[in-house]
Amino acid sequence: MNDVVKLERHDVIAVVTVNSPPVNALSAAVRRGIFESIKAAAADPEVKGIVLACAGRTFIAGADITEFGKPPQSPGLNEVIAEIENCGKPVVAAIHGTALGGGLEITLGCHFRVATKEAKLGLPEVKLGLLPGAGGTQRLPRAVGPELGVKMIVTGDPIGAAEALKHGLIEEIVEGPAAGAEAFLRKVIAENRPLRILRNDDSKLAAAKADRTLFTNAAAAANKKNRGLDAPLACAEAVSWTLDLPFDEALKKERESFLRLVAGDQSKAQRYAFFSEREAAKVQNVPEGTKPRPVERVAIIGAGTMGGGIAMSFANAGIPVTLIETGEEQLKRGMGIMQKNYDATAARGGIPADAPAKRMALITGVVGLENVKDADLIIEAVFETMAIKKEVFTALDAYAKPGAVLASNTSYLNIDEIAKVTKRPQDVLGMHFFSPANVMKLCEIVRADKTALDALMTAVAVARKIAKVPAVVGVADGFVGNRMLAARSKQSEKLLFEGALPQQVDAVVIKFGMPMGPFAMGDLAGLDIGWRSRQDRGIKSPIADGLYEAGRNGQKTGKGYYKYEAGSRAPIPDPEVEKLIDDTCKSLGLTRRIVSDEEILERMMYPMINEGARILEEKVASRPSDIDVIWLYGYGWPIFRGGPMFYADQVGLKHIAERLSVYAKQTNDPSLEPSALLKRLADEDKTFASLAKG
Ligand code: T1G
Repeated sequence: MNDVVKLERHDVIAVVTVNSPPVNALSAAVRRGIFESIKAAAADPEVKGIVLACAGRTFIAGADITEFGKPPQSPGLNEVIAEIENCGKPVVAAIHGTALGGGLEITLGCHFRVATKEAKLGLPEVKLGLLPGAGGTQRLPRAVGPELGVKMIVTGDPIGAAEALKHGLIEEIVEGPAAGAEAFLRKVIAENRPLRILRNDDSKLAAAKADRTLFTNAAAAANKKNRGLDAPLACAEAVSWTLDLPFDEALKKERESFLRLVAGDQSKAQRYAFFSEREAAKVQNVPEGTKPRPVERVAIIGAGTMGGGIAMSFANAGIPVTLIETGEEQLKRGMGIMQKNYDATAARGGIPADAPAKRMALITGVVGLENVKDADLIIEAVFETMAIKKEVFTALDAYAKPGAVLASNTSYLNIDEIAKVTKRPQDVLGMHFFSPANVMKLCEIVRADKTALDALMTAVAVARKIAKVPAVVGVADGFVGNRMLAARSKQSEKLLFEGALPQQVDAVVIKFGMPMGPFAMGDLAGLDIGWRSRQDRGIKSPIADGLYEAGRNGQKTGKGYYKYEAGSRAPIPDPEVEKLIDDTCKSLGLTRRIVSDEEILERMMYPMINEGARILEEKVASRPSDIDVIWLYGYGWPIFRGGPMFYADQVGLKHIAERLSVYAKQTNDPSLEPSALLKRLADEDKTFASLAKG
């Protein structure tokens, strides 16, 4: 029919095959090809039924996201779906890989759906700040019922073929899938089975129409964790129209909501995050043919909090791990914590009941560094001091096999220094995981001076394999994330001197969308940790030091910047802290003033952005979007704000540069002056995003 859609005849069956790599996205050409094919097959008197299938690794994975924001081209997706739904002959969708978004919506226009057993079916639009815009909010609830429908649409999480079969989303699990679909269609034709036209089938809506709580409870449950996001609420509202409005009226309103969201800042930020995550995994300037090294066995040094979490990430991906400790007792404790974590997750239904045993079986606990000898990748997660790191890497250099990649999980130490104690610096790099490592998605991959490209690509490929989001950074104190965080922390203490309170600063940062403010975060991490690291570097922080000296180490002592009820993690403002801050300021001769929320927000965000610009200048990060990926997946930056550099472009670099200069003079802190890059872009009225365009 065209370059990306083929129409064939197998006697009375017409087979429409989409072939538009990499994921058969519904570009204008694909929509046109399907539309014309269905039209032709419907008009052909010899054709009794139609199969819609895809070539390549997956069924249609949705609308072509790169087309959003561009002038619409016809036919629109609703037109294509209507052509299928009304063609008067049975149309069967043959699903393999992932049928997502517009891809699933097109199958909901078909009269029957079959899928391979590995297939995944979902409407993930909400993850892009959208809602299904081609009838998904109306047809899916009619296919599976409003409870599952609203859950799938508000969470955006796909379901597997088995569950789809159980809930009537598909008719059969087949091989092929095109061949299986054809066999299924021949049965339909032979039995003259009535076409299942979802838009006319309200049978699964009856119960929820009678008892609306079925729907409202499901919507509330699905919406529990969506603070600050517009799309989940819009999704729940749209699904509720299945209960109240005629189909076509609801379809029209769905379209209006879609167009409102697609033009909104939140969806722009979330689409930016989608592509930035994929861009971050592309190592730049890699000579053609450079391949990652094979990784079948992994060894992890240290079974503490980080080592255990990292080991679980590999076991979760089915990769066998050797977990190495210095003694049986430490090993036993580490293995016990992992078992407990798995059991807890299984108990709340997060993983299948037999998963804890299966995954623990992939983790072999041993004592002695010599046990790294068979590993292709070794990740060190021991105590965070240079002396211990060097001791471990000296030993690894002796025991590890040639070609093994040696990675350190350090969160700020100099990887070049560590590499120097080995005779194979080309195999040394950083793989910085975030706590809890079995949950947090980010893996900051630190490229040291002598790191070989294939070693670097190995770390990136492994990170993706264990469902982490890799971002490549250079060697610098605190790499990217912690370095920018340090710029923010510096301002947090200063703001207390000037008149703000911990609860005021944290409230501003949480309102912005961060999960936690700097002071509650300090209490969670432990003020003793902060005090020790400042001691190491000879840094004074009068208020934080005062709290530590008063025995206020944070949550672990029930008191820090806040006080905590026994057994609770809820921060409670403490007048004792206010007094300590007041007394400290008096002793330093400082006068405190009213500090506005607006000033607090600017001083929390702009110094970080400025540090991000310096990081780009020094090539510690190669793309602004990499910095954003690091903050999105490692530091809880709200997805609907895209990341610090994306946010800066929305605010405007000129404004940020001006405000930074004001604060630099106001606080007598020259490090707040806008960096050269920020200043240049502001003067040229450019954005950070313009850097990617070169
Ligand atoms: N549009 C355009 N490009 C896409 C795309 C899409 N929908 N999906 C993937 N790509 C690109 C991606 O950028 C990458 O490019 C390559 O394909 C491989 O992807 C009307 C409005 C399908 C599970 O949200 O979740 O339909 O980096 O690296 O890990 O209601 O891609 O190689 O240049 O992710 O195997 C709804 C999005 C759209 C699904 C495969 N659909 N895609 O994962 O490969 S909105 C989605 C994914 C919509 C309708 C609405 C994943 C995947 P490059 P990849 P993967």
